[in-house]
Amino acid sequence: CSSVTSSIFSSSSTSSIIMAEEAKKLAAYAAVDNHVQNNQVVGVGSGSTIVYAVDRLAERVRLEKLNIVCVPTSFQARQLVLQHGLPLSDLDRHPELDVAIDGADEVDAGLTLIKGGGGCLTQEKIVAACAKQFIVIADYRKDSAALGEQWKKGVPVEVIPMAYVPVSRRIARRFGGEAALRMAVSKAGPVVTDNGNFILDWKFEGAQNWKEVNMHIKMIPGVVETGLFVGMAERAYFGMEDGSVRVRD
Ligand code: ABF
Repeated sequence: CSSVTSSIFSSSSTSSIIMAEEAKKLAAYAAVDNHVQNNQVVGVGSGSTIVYAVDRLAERVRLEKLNIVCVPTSFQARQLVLQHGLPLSDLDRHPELDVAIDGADEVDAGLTLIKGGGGCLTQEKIVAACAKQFIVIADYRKDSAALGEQWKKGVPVEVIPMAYVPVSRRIARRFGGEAALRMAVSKAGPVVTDNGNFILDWKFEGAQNWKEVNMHIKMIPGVVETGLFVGMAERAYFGMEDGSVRVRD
């Protein structure tokens, strides 16, 4: 009996993974096709959904002879750009981007995002802020009426290592919940970001005024950046389970 149950479970979870991957691809392709044009500077986000966007960028460069340069948001994004043979740049050479495309952990009805599940929130926010258009790509599981309904791991906050305890206490004292140090999967030590910092994951309670929360957390000495992206995204593309793409402006 238990083996029957587990085989049913594994086949349904496998098909939902396949569905989610297909949904990521749909969103990524739609964003690249609708927002990237010739002679543009493109910000390349991090995570698993962006992989499909870079595939599509490379395909368009090959087929349409599209001329673009890419500004990555992480070591992972940089590797992706290089592996696909796309021209690599940075904010020194291209401080103004035409468009930045990136994934998210959760997107609410007003296009406020939680990002940073992958630990690259600071570079992602910098690149997004330098772009004329910031476009989000995600599968249907990230689409949420209110933050916290889908993403249960909390809001990531990048902190200077020496400050993680006082910052964690101040966040919890002011806004409730708990801000825990993110540990490596091995549990051998904390996750260290590309910038050499730590990440706190703040599990909040209930609805919040995200603009205000973001401003207050940023003002705490030792905080580098928060994974709250408020008023930054211009549009989100969600790949849906039925093969359609939902657009939110
Ligand atoms: C980055 O990748 C992050 O800000 C976010 O945590 C994550 C989304 O990843 P995925 O595309 O794998 O869901 O964009």
